[in-house]
Amino acid sequence: MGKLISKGQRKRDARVVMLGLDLAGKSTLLYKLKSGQAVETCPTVGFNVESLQTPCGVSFTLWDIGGQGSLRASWPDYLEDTSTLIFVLDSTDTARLPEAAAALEDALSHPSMAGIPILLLANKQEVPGALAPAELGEKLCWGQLARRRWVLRGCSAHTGQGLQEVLAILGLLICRYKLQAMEASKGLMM
Ligand SMILES: Nc1nc2c(ncn2[C@@H]2O[C@H](COP(=O)(O)OP(=O)(O)OP(=O)(O)O)[C@@H](O)[C@H]2O)c(=O)[nH]1
Ligand SMILES: [Mg+2]
Repeated sequence: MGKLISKGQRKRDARVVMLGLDLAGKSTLLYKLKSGQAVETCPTVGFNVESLQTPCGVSFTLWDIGGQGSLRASWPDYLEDTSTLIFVLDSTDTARLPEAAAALEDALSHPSMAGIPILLLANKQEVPGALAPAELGEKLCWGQLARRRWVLRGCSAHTGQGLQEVLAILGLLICRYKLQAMEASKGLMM
């Protein structure tokens, strides 16, 4: 019985969902974080998921959701019970920045996204001429995002640049979110 209870009470790992347009580099990031290798990817139809740990020992599952236009209608199906939303941008694709901003705006308008921390990743930073994270941030900060707290970092899924910091920030965001959720549920019980 004791065993059953302790099993039942085992805390689930935090759930982190990664969205972004097709070709942004989400799956490449997922596998670089998991294995340290820049693997070749195919366009994701559905999702990929891996268990990961931050440097400070926070375990989480990272859900990488396909970003092709025809698949974006299913994004809300993945957003429930999320501890952090990662939105990946292709820093070399300025032409599709408005499309990326609109897709992010749509995702943030979903009720499950209320109060969820947002981590924007400006990927492909190693490519010469890539937009710097600050420039991307300026172009994106309107609508829902302007009213929310968010963090933006540059990275490269190919070279691994910035990914240790990304993991460290994720750990902080997840812990802070868990604390806030605990405080909120205590408030409800009183
Ligand atoms: N130069 C460069 N290319 C990258 C980087 N990350 C990903 N790519 C390339 O971008 C292309 C798309 O990468 P994916 O990881 O499949 O993109 P995705 O966001 O998962 O795309 P969907 O699954 O269609 O949503 C591939 O050719 C990757 O090799 C990066 O940091 N730098
Ligand atoms: Mg993919």
